[in-house]
Amino acid sequence: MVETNTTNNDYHFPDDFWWGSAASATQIEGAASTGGKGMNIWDYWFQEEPNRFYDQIGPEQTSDFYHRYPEDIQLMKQLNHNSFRLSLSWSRIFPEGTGEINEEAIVFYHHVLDELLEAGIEPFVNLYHFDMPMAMQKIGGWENREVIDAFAAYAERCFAIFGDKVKKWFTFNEPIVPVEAGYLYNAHYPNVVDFTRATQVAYNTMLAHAKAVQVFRHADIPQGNIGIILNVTPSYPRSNRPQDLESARIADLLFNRSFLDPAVKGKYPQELITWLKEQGLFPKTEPGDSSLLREGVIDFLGINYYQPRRVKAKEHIPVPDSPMMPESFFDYYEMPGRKMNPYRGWEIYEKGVYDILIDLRDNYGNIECFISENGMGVQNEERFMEENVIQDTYRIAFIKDHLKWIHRALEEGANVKGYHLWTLMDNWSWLNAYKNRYGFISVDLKTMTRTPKKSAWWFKEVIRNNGF
Ligand code: BGP
Repeated sequence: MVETNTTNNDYHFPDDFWWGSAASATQIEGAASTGGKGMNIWDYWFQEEPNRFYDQIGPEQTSDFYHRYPEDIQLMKQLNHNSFRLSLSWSRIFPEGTGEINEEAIVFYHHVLDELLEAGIEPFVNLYHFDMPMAMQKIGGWENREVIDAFAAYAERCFAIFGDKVKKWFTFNEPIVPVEAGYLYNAHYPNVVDFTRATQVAYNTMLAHAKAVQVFRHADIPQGNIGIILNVTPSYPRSNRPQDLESARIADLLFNRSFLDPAVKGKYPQELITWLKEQGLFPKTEPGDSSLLREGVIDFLGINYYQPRRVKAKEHIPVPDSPMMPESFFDYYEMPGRKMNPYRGWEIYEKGVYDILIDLRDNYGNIECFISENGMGVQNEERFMEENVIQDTYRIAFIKDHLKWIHRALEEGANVKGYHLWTLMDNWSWLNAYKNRYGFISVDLKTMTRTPKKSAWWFKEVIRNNGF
């Protein structure tokens, strides 16, 4: 049990708690076609279908971290952050995904890491955040096992090149999102809608994860740790009726356990294997996969939490011959009286984060974890501007309410070591571009001026006091 209250704070966190924010390469760097970077699926898709993107803003026009990182890192320092999660861009480092390395990228990331370390900010480095190099997608993306090998080779080079500066590594951010968005719901490239291919992509992604972990174990990174970042969505049944419970169980297996179990336990839950086989959705496997997955067990886990999943039994029999989808097995429902973030259309349910942490404590060996994303996207935030500062009191309340539940989980023995907000500064989002603003820091898209919001100053004090 962690001693969490030794000060005047109502909510006091351990002294070594990680505080900061998270971001990803494609969403902040800009310079998408310069600095020797190769094209990734986002650059390609924006070129093909700009109308799919809000305001037709593509990944070239992000907050320009590529050129402004010294200023951004100084802001993090000024705001007391002690850690920052960023991702490396695979297609910046290997423009073709494999083969020739781009030295300009190596210089860039070395500079970023040096700057962070000099500022006393621990870099948490993730290798893949939704950004498949186009050259790799062209040969089938995660459906092609050659891409798994290319990813492991990319990981190996990153560990060798940056291992003396980075101790905290992650293989993937939210591996299920490219599966859902890219292979089920037509929201990310390659816009496939096919449940069978989706399960194969999910499976192959976990093989790629395991291979990168395997490579990490042979890398020389003293005190280095490796993990994965999962967006766990607690699955709550509408009622205790057996049909509702069964629906929630299936949703939970598909969206949570299918990543949590291989990452933390090195194998898939038998219940999931049985269910996939019954539905004819079991992916193609090869000899050696099971032992590879066992080697993919992580040291620590990043949890991204935004919203729960509210599930009920299907009320209507699906139309005959309609393609099988996860929603062929359950329906979603809107819980009466639920609290919503009206801008993003996501439910706000703070206790969800506690439920996740307690589940990890009880069912996953209390693996070390931290909250690697949590946040609130708001549209037209300028309307809350007073004296040049966005008065985002709603974000302060949002963070506070989540921290209270995290604190309670800590008191009950959860092994949670930090909290990163999504995100540092307003950044470009997949499809939504700059529609919803999430940052501690606002960015004027014309001048690129950065201005901390009220929440940033509030959070600075939280960090200084290790609580509130
Ligand atoms: C997470 C992603 C982030 C970020 C965030 C907010 O799923 O890891 O990359 O985008 O969600 O979501 P959105 O930008 O779609 O509003």
